[in-house]
Amino acid sequence: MNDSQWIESYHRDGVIRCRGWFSADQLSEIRAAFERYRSDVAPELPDADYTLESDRTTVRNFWRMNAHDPFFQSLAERPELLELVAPLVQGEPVLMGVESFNKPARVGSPVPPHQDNAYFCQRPPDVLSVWIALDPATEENGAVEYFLGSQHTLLPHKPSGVKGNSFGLADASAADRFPSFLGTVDAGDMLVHHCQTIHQSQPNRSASPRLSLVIVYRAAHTETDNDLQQAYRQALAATPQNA
Ligand SMILES: O=C(O)CCC(=O)C(=O)O
Repeated sequence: MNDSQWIESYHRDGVIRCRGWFSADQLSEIRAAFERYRSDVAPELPDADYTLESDRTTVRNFWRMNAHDPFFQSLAERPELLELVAPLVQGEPVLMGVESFNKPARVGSPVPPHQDNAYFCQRPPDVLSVWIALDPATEENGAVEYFLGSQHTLLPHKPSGVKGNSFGLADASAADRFPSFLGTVDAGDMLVHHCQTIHQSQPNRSASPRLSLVIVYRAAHTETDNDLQQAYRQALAATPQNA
């Protein structure tokens, strides 16, 4: 696909898949940085900046990685990423954060159907996530499923009880109105989704990990909606991350 096809698909479907974005060498560099983060940075992290799986040992998510390691800040600032993102957010991209969805082998937990803007609380919703596959994502290990064209309206959410994804659609069947797309990818591919595209993922019961990095950008012109933010904070308080 060329740039204008990506822009058109993104605005129509709320998600695009970019194959082969990172070369094998770039991917090795990112993986090495991630492993260094896991071994050297993670032991010093505050509680709010990671979420464990139910085995209380394996990490499900790292949050705000860019605040703890300059590698991830500079990854998010790469010009080729900013050039892709700017026409999609319809403005100047501003980094909101770099996080990981580790979906480890056998213990990786599901992600309930949700729209990210219930967490991000931005108006207008010119915000997106770049989901970078560091492992292949397949039906077996919990590739993300997106609901095409669902980005136009922010639907009601309620506390989900899932650590790391404390907010889910109040009515999960609302997703069924939209065609579904399973974002299977190879390592080095990316998926880019709008902050109101409904998405979810299944548990990973396979022997293959499904590690991903997620970079969230908003446009410089977005503002926080205080009512939305209050609802999100209540959901977060109802589901402490590592209690
Ligand atoms: O990686 C996953 O399974 C879910 C990712 C997600 O919810 C997100 O990127 O907003």
